[in-house]
Amino acid sequence: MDNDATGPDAGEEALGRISASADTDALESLRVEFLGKQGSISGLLKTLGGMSPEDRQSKGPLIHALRESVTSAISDRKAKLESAALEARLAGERIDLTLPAPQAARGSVHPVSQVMDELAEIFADMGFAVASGPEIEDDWHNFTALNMPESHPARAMHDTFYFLDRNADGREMLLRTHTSPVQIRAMLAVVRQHPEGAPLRIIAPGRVYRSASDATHTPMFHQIEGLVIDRDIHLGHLKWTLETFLKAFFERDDIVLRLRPSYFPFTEPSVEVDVGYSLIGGKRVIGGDPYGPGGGWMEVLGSGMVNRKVIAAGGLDPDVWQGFAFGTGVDRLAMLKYGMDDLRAFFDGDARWLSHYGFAPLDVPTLSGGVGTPA
Ligand code: 2U9
Repeated sequence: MDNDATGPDAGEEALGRISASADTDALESLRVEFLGKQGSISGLLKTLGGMSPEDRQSKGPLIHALRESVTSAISDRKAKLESAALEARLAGERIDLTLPAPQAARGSVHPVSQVMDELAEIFADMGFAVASGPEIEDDWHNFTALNMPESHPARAMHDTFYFLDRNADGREMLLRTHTSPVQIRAMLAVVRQHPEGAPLRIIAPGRVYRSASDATHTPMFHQIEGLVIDRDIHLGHLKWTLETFLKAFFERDDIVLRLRPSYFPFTEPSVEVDVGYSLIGGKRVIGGDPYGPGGGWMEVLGSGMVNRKVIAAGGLDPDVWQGFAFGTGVDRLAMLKYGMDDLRAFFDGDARWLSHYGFAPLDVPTLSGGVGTPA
């Protein structure tokens, strides 16, 4: 009796074979051998049906206990074998941190962003802060405050993108045509913050919109404007600032400026600023002698002393505060410095153009390390 299939020996032998199984395949064969449809323990369970009630009562619990202990031994062994297999795999797959990393695809900085960073760096050195404002403006900040009244031609539908609705103050809404409204907002903000109201030194770089589109004009382009407000400011400060800026930007000391009288509604007097270029190896290069062979003047900036009416619109007393302002196209500066000749390619989003003309993302422009290091 002790030696039949339900006896302690049968149980011990089964448990011994289970705990000695070398892998999950061997364990699965044992499971089929004991618990499968034709398995030995399943066979024992079937014999219970044909037994007398007394035999069933004495053997039934033994057979069920055997089945339970074999079932739990198989699942314990399975868990052990699986975790041993995982540990062996992890030990074999250890990461070698000394291997070189795979080369990740790296983007590049658009020339417009690069030039804006260079400009911010150069003007920061002269004490200018960067100001920004909304691209959707109202006509007061974009035109009226800048001495462009309702009759002004720059307000014409064919020049400016208008919205159908007016804002809460009943003002017409439009896409800003220049970054000048940023500076009106900056003047008004300073007046609110300080009883003195000024001084102020800011640059305003950003996107502007005009309803014009041809080979040299895109409906959106980038401007940078600068504004200095202080006591006793005059054209000499303007000329020194622009000369210092252009020398740093084009990274040359032999840059000469020519100021020509001009007209802008927001400045009086107004001047257009030309920079001298010379011919080097058949190419026009900013700097050098404009009166030498092949040399000449190129217009790069508009500027002037801020009109008294604009100082007043900014909330300041024009008898106390004077200022100068300037403006230029960032896209044009980028083309001039980095030799790109098609403005429209700037905004095509062609990755091949960017990989050619783009800049290394980790090369932050600095005055000591060079403001414009190509990728
Ligand atoms: C305030 C007062 C005055 C900004 C100025 C220019 C002259 C100018 C153009 C150059 C080429 C724009 O990109 S462009 O088409 N800009 O000629 N801009 S003075 O004058 C200001 C601005 C703000 C409060």
